[in-house]
Amino acid sequence: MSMVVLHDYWRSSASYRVRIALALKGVAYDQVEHDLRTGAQRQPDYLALAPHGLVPALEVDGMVLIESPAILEWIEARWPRPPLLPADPFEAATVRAMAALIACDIHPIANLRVLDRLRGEFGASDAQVRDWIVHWITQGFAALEPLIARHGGLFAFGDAPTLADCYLVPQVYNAERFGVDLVAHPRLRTVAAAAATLPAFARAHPQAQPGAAA
Ligand SMILES: N[C@@H](CCC(=O)N[C@@H](CS)C(=O)NCC(=O)O)C(=O)O
Repeated sequence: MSMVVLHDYWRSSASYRVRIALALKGVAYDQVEHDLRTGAQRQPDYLALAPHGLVPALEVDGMVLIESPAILEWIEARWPRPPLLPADPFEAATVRAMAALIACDIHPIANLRVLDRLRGEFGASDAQVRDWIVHWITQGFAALEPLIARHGGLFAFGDAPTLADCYLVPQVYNAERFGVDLVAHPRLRTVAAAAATLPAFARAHPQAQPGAAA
């Protein structure tokens, strides 16, 4: 059995993706929390492990993986059951496209270091920063909604959880945190809410993590 250690932060949505996948696969792991509010992700010890200074990082038997999309693909290859990608290549690419809409088009521009720079270097107010976050999540969700309407069932793609749900549920958690109005995205809202009730998703929820704020 592999020794798996997840370096994460309870409210990090990129870490939340990995927690969901590990829980869906039934993989046991240890957790090391890095408090992003205190800049723990930029401490030398952590940078030696993860030079990009972001969570998550996954240690497996002494080897380190970074970047949640790569980590999720590795988890899928290492523990194929239950599958989180459809067997059909076109369908698998569609699931990856849904994931990329979140991982590439929404998440990076609303990340902590980006928001800190908007505030620190460009003098953005809290209201402007919130407006920025809401704008980019809303744009991304507007693209995702028709894909879920076309391909979704009980989940974002079909009737079983896929990698798309591993990305969607944390992004909806973020959206709700920042008060994004989800009324225009009914399918997206419904599948994310349904997925969130599964035990694996509940175990991965930020509030269920050891470092979570009361
Ligand atoms: N592309 C990376 C993004 C990781 C990422 O941005 N993590 C955030 C938390 S969700 C972080 O560590 N932020 C710290 C910072 O911005 O300084 C991935 O998917 O793993």
